[in-house]
Amino acid sequence: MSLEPVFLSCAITGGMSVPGQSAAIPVTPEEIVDSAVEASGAGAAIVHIHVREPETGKPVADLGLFKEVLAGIGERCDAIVQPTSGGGVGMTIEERARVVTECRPEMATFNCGSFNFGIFQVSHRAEMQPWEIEYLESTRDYVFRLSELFREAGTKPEYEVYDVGHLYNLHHLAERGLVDLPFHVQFVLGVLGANAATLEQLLHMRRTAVSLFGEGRFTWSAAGVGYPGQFHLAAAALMLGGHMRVGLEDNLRVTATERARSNAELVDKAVRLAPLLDRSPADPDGARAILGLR
Ligand code: KMH
Ligand code: ZN
Repeated sequence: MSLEPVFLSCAITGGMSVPGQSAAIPVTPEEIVDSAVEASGAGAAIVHIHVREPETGKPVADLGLFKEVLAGIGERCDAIVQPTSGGGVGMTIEERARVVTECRPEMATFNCGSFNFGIFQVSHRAEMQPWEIEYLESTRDYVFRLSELFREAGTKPEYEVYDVGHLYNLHHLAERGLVDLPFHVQFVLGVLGANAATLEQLLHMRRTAVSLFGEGRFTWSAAGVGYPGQFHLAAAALMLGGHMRVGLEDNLRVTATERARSNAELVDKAVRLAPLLDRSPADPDGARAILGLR
């Protein structure tokens, strides 16, 4: 019996945590490159990248730092290098997508929503004042522009969905012809304010995605935020035919009693789960084939 392949993504440093949380979080471009190369050596087919101000460790979206890190990883391993387009508070969508438009990576993350209220679909009526139209339109989500920028760059989005409502945002985009099929979606569960990293909620997300888009129209991966969510969702993804994401961006523990010393340690633990559940870890080219990357 041949085992179904599974690819693993490692989220190397993140943009929400602060370096004071763990000395293992890589900060400088050299540390981020070293950690990504090590994670790739341990079995990660994708390395998900944010950058940080080298002096302070503060998350930034500096294009020079992204270029340095992307080139440094590309020189030393064959992993799919997947930068974030998450950016930071107060940035325009063009600023957030600059790493996509300037570096044209083969893949990048695409956040399917914040938790904002959208009223832009309300019909514009003749009796409305200009300010009313502007007010309604101001809630039009940035994801429309982001879709165009990804397409122009030839970058495959990894749609990040944090709650079930984001699948409806994605469906709204698909209905407007802005999603290329089959797409890849990451169920990011366990962020405070969004959905929980539990088996029930993963099943609910997956079932909703299948009902909206159809079985076989997308590939998916699960990222559990926190411990033990990270490994519980990895095991569930292995059982359900999905793919896995681990890494210090999402979780700082390797066991209930030990803090992770590196990204590679988290990757190693997840990779060892795969054959126990009859899945075979894919290398970067195997992951490219599953994802339909160039
Ligand atoms: N920070 C994670 C919870 C992104 O970078 O675009 C989700 C994430 C999204 O990795
Ligand atoms: Zn990220």
